[in-house]
Amino acid sequence: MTHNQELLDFVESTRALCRPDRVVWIDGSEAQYRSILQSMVDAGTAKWLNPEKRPNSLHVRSDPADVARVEDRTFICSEHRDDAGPTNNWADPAEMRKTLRSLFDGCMRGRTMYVISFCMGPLGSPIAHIGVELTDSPYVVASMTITTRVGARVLEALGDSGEFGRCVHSVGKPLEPGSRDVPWPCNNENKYITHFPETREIWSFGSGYGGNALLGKKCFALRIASVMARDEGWMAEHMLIVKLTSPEGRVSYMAAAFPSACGKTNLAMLTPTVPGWKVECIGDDIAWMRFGSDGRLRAVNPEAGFFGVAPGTGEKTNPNAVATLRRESIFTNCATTDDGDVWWEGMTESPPAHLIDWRGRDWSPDCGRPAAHPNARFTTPAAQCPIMAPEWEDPAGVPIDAILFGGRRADTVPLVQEARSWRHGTFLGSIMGSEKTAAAAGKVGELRRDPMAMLPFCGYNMADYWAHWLKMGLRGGDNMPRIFYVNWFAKSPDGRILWPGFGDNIRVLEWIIRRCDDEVKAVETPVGLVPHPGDLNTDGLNLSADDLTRLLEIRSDEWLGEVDSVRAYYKRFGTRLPDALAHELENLESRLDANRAPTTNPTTLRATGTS
Ligand code: OXD
Ligand code: MN
Repeated sequence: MTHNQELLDFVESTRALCRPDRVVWIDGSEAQYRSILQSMVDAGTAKWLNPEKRPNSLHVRSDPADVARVEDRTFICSEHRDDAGPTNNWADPAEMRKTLRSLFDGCMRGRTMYVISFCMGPLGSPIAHIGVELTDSPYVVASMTITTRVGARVLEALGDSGEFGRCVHSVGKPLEPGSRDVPWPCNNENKYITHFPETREIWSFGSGYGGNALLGKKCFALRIASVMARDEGWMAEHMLIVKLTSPEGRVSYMAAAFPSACGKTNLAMLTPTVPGWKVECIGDDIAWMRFGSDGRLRAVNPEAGFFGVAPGTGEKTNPNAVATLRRESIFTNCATTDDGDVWWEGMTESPPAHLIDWRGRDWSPDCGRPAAHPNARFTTPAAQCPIMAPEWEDPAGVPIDAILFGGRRADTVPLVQEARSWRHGTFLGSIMGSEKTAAAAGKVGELRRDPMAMLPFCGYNMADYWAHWLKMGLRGGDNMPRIFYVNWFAKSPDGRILWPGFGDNIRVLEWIIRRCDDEVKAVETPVGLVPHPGDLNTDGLNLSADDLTRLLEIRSDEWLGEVDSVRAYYKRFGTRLPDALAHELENLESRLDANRAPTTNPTTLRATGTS
C-alpha cells in the first residue's frame, strides 16, 4: 500500500516486537470498516443497536476499570525533567523505553495489529499533519475511522518520503492459544500513556478507552502537537471553533478553551435564543492555528468526528448533537433500552421505566444509581451534524476574530470580560481555574488551575507554553484575535446559578462581536473590560437588575484572594515563568489596591472606547 520506507520499517519493527498473528492495513474503505464493526460484534465487544432506531450503530461496554483518561498514568518523557515542567508527570526516556520494551514484547500475540494511517486536519491543508497508529484494538480502528481521516488517501498524501507521527497502542492482553477473549481486553495493572516529545512518538499500553487509546486526539493533536507548534511557530489548543452570523449577515469565527465537562460541545453547537443569529460548528474540542498569508491566525479542526460526553446531552441542551447521533455512531458505557436503543441521564426529561445499565445490570429509576457511566461517550461523524459550517474542512482554515477562555466558577469571575491586550489575555488564560466538584450551596468547590484548559494536554513545560503564547502575540501584533474570559456558572451568595447559559450564551457572544467591531464601549475594571449592563442584550430574560449587577461586578476582596492563590501557583514554575506574566500579576494587584472599595460596579464606572 505504500513505498514509504520509514513507515514500512516502523510497521516491521513494531510487528517484530509485539508479535501479532497478522497485520492488517486500514484502507479507509466502507467494506473494511463494516467488517471491523462486525468483528467487534462477533467478539462480544459490541452489540448492534436496533437498526430502526440507530442504523449502523454499536453499543459497547468497557471494562468497569477502564472508563476514562488516566492522568496519573500519562507521562511526558522529555530528555530533561524541566522540559516537562511541574504540571506533567515526567519519566526518564531511557528508563521508560526499557519498561515499554518489556511490556510490548509479545503483547499482541493471538491478535491482529492494525495499521491506521490518519490525517489530523483536512487532507492537503498546510495546517494538517499525518500520524500512523499501530493498534491491536478493533474498537480503536472503528473510533479513529469516525474521528479522523484514515486509509489509502492518507498514505497517498504521505507519499514515499513524507513524515508522520509514530503511535503504538496495545490493550496489553495477549491472547494465548486456545484461550477465549474477554469482551473488553485491557491491562488495568499496567497502564502507560507515554509521550516522547523530541522524537514525536507515543506509546500507549493497557487501556482501550478514549483519549488513552485513540492516539490521534489528546496524545497527538494536543500533547505532541503542542511541542511541534512551539518549535514551528503555530498553536495546538484545547478549543472549540464556532462560526457566528449576525442578523445583518456579518460573519465571525471564535475559538474557545474550556476544561473538560464545561460545555464545549454545547457551545460549539449552540441554538441561539436571540432571533436572527445563526451559529455553525467547525469543531468541538481541538483547534490548530497558524498565521495565514494575510497575517491572521487561521484555525482548523484537526478531527473529523466528535468523541463527546453523552450524559447531559439532550433535545433541550443540545438538539444538534442529538441529531448528529441518529446513525453511524458508537456508544460506549451508555445504558440500553428494552427496544434496542441507548439512553443516558439527561437524554430525555424522564427516564424509561426499565433499562440495562452500563454494567449490564437491570436498572429502574428508583434503583439509586446512574444508568450510564458519567463519562459515557458517543463517537460520531462531524459531517452528520446538521449545523456544520460548509467551510469546516477548508484547508486554509478560518480566520479567528476572538479567543474565549472559561471555567466553572461560582464566584470571583464575571460573566464576561475582555483582556486589555494579547499579553493581558495570555495572563488571564494562564490563571484560568475551574471548580473540580460542584460547590455546595453558598460554598466554593475545590479549584483546579487549568491554564488555557491545557493542564492535562500540554506536552511541555507550561511556563514555556505561556512564553510561546506571548511570542505568537508579538509576531501577530494587531492581527491577533481579541481575548475574552467568560464564566457561565456564577452563583448568587445563596447558591443560585445566575445565568441561564446554553442558547442564551449568544447574548454574551453578541457583545464580544460588537467589541471586536469597536461598536460598543466597555467598562474598565481592575481586572478587565466588562460590558456596561445596558449593552448586554437581556431582552426576554427573567434576570433581575441585582443579578445582572452581580454577574458583571468585580469584587476586590475575592480578586485579592485570587492574586494570592495565583502567586503561589506561579511559584511552582520558578525562573521559567515569563516576566511579562509576573508583571501582569503585580499590575493586577496594584490596580485592585488602588481601587480598595470592595466592589467595582460597572454602573458606577466610566466607559472607555479603548482596549
Ligand atoms: C475530552 C476531554 O475527551 O477533554 O475531550 O477529556
Ligand atoms: Mn477535550
